[in-house]
Amino acid sequence: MVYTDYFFDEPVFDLHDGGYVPLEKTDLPEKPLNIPELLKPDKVEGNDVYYTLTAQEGETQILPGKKTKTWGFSAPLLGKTVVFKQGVHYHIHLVNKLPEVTTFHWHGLNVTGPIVDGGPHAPVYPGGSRDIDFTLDQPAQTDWLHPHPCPNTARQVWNGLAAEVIVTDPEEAKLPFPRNYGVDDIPIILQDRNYHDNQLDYKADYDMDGTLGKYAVINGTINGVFNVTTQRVRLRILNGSNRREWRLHFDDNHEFTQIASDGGTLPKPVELTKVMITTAERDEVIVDFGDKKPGDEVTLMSDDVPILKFKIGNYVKQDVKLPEHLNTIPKPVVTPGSKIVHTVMSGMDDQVKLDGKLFDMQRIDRKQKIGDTILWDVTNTNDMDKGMIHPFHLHGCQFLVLSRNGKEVYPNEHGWKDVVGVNAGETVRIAVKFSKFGIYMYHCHILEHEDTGMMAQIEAYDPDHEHKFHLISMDEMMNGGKKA
Ligand SMILES: [Cu+2]
Repeated sequence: MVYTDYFFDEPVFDLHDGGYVPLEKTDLPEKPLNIPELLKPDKVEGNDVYYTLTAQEGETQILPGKKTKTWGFSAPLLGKTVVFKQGVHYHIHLVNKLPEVTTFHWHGLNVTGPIVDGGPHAPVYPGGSRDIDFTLDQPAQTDWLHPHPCPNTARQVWNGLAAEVIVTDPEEAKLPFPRNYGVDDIPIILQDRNYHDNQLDYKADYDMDGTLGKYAVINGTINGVFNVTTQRVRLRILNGSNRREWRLHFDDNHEFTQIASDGGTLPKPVELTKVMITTAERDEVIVDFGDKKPGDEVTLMSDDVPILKFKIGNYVKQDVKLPEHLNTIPKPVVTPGSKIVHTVMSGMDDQVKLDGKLFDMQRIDRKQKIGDTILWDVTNTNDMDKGMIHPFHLHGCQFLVLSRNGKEVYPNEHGWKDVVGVNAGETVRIAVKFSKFGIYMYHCHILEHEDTGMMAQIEAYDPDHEHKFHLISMDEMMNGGKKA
């Protein structure tokens, strides 16, 4: 079975929004698709691996002419790709060389909050640093690193801070997936931007419902070309946009196979000709170009705009069939006697709220015992006619999506997720289990909504180890470094 639709509710696609900025077909010259370098460890001592990551300013040749001032993690733009192996103990030295406070949020990593997780409670001040360490204990997946100093997250991501994170494990390594980074296993970081005299100007482009740009920028490249040298190519697609939903398909309706979602490998491969990805989601797909010959070109589109060209070169013919079963995802066993959690995303523009409230860094909005599996009903109360999709994100765990308005979930939602796009007027039921105690954020991942305060925090507690968390105020997060 090959699915040929976007699954989500068409009336609330972002292109119906009054402030929508469509992508434009560009006449800029083609450029090789940028493949971010891999981050190299500072040292390796047995099972302990040490890294340094620096949030920094830089310059990038994005448009012809003047270079664009950009931000990145240990790179002028975006960031070096970080590869983590399951079971390894990582020590990371986080350095801030930006002129303002930032944080290093590991989106999708199952690490303790609020400090290692890198939300607003873990500021790194200009000229300062912070050291974190954790043992990576989750399956292979594509995650990402981005700043989270709300209310400035959206601008900092717009300026360029976003790095892809690849987690590997021995089980996934047995599957016949392409895994040669930069050759047949490539990051696809989807973003959209505008430039003003070749520079970014977040204020000029700001939209409360999510800032949009007319240029499709993939891995920092506009009008990119990827030279295909293998029959099969694995795309680790990350929607790193502030707001934009990407509705992806190929110009020749070429089929592709989704093999993973946010939290790793899907139970079964899903054949598609179209996929829609809301903000912060990850979709890993394999495209098999076995029907193409050298010299052919296939173009990836979003809506009707070409965004990335694949030029087919010489490749060795392969005859790889993906197994029908890829991964075992246990059925969630809901903790007996537990109550369903109801959480509500409401409003648009400056009226957005989570559970009727705006974010307060010193307020714990919910508690959940670690190890418990609890059903959450996540509702988007906007009405269908005028509403929009809010992508709901939960830190500190991967959840399972069980139903949409009581009905079947989308065919590519049977794996672990940490973001789920909730249509207007919809309630999505998810099963949530925390394994590590800590304070975790949950919020809409339209970055401007998050910055406005469409966010709350939950304490995942361990009844056997009471832990007091020091929750800093927004003033301390923003200005604490100056007092010190
Ligand atoms: Cu939202």
